[in-house]
Amino acid sequence: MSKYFFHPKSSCMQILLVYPPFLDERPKDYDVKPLPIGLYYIAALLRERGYQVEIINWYNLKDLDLARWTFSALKPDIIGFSIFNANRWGAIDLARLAKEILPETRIVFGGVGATFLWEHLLNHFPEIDFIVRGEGEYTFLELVEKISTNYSLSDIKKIEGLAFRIDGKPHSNEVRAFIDNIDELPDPAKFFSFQHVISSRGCPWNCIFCGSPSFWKRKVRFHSPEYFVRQLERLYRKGIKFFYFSDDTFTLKKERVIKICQEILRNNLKITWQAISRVDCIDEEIVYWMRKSGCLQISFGVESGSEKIRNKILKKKISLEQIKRAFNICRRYGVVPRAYFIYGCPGESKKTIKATTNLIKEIKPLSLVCYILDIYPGTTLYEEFKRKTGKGDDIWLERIEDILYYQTDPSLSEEKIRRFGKQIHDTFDKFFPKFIETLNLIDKKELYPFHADFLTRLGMTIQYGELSERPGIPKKEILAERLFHRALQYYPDQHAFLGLGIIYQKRMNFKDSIKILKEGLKYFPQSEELNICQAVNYMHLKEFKKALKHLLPFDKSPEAMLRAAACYEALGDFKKRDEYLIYAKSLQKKINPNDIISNNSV
Ligand code: B12
Ligand code: SF4
Repeated sequence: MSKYFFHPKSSCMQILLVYPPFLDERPKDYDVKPLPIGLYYIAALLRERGYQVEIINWYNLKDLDLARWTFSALKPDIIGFSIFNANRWGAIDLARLAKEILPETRIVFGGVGATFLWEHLLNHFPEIDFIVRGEGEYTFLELVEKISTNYSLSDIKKIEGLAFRIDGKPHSNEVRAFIDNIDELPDPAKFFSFQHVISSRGCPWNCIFCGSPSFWKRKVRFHSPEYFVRQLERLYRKGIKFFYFSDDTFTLKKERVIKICQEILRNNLKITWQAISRVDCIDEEIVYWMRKSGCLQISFGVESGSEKIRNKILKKKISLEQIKRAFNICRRYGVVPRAYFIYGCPGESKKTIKATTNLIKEIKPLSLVCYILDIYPGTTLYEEFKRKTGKGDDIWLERIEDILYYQTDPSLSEEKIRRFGKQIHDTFDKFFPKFIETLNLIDKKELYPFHADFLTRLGMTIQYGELSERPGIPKKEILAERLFHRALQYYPDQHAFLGLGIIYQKRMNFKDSIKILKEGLKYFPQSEELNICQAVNYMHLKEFKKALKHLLPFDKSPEAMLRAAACYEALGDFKKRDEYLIYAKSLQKKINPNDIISNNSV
């Protein structure tokens, strides 16, 4: 072997970080679209150390020519791929392509999907030069530093957390200890904009389907509330108003969570957010502060209604009492409790699914997400699977995203699983109106505006959001209407007025629509949405002059201006119509003329 393990690179390194495409198309991509948070942390550290780093989100890349063109144009010295199990083939294909075009470029894989399959990946894919195992910031930084200088094999062997090949055989260096104080990491918000944020790393529990315990070794490290809220503030100043707090269990430490919430309020950040928690890590005081500082939703892994599946098999370690209590608190404080269920588990049967549907009826979640149990490398479930089947990591040579547990269990068929899934969803849909009608919000005066906001948002979600797409939920419009009315009993809420105004308008009940919008306009005279909706009512009634009064003040709104043009046309003033048409079109915003006509055409 030559003295140098690899030839040195220039000091002005070009580094490209890529989030590679997933194998399968998804009907909705919101789950896979966001860049892994860790990539931002890695890029921030490198940028702070003076390296040129770009991140590319190719989660849905279909056209390899785009990648070919990008690699040729940027000529990166190092390409780092962030790997989940489901996008590892996307990364392998891109790595192959990159090596074809730029044989000198070093290819590095990192992330949860690479960490556990390092040996398998290095064995089979010569295009991968290095794998960063576990927490990646310093391992990758040291690697980049070495690549930019003359370095030998012994240099590389000193980088903890790194795996690579020696004489064609996979080799892994010593494991790297976790970063003690994660606040020492440069804040990625100084360099990037993003909505998924994380205030801690790790989780102390040990659920058998989850990669977190072996990745983060059940050790939890926290950002200080100051670091975290400063990050939120930086992002807020860049215009981001809604956040996903993506910690495994955001509410792990009560005092800290309350401090974060108080800091959000003290810094006057007008944000909304949602978080992930556990039913045994929540109480009224925490939820109170979360709600006051903008929390709209808390997700809880409930997993199964069957005690045996939940605690004995999946090792979730939460009791029925804790589940009921957590959902009840959220419902009382006006925070959407979202339930995550997993089905297709070992021992799943008609009976266990019945237990799940019964639990749903009991805890009355306001949002539901169900997954079929999946087997990921790094989980206890995967180790069991390998032991039982005698299979090894090379099963991943198949071009598949993942393995679903039921595919490995002869007592479960696809048909059964489909039926189980349908039963769970149908139960939620059928009983959802009851879940809404039984809401009994806590009577605390200072929460009234929050209650109004909560009820209005629910109404909007039913009418236009996520829930509107569930045909199984009966009488959506009536539900939404009731919610808007209830909201207004607590506090005047602009969107509750608007929601009602639109519902009546759709029913051609212009009289009631005008009445409720008039009421709303008393509180929110400047509201563009309320004024435009009111104008549409008058246009329907052919009272164009009245409509114009609501439209003309909004001369920055193409929508208002186009409607004004329509009013002038109806009034026979074609000169003004043309003026307004031209003006509306000159307004920057792109607007689809069909949207303007839609239901509200005159
Ligand atoms: C929050 C979260 C989400 C959020 C937000 C994700 C986001 N933007 O990061 C949402 C809900 C969108 C989500 C979606 C999915 N998730 Co998720 N998610 C998590 C969760 C709870 C935390 C992830 C996190 O932020 N960790 C903290 C940051 C700092 O770590 P990190 O991003 O992994 O990065 C570090 C290292 O991995 C490494 N690294 C990462 N990339 C790279 C690249 C290079 C070049 C290098 C050197 C190093 C490196 O260094 C980073 C810094 O230390 C984890 C569980 C867990 N605790 O890990 C599951 C988890 C990662 N998710 C998982 C899955 C399966 C998914 C989905 C594929 C599910 C789906 N529906 O298809 C999608 C994937 C898309 C995506 N973009 O994440 C699995 C992954 C299992 C696997 N082996 O594939 C996990 C482990 C949970 C589980 N079930 O076990 N997820
Ligand atoms: S599922 Fe949640 S509680 Fe269980 S180990 Fe993973 S992150 Fe922790």
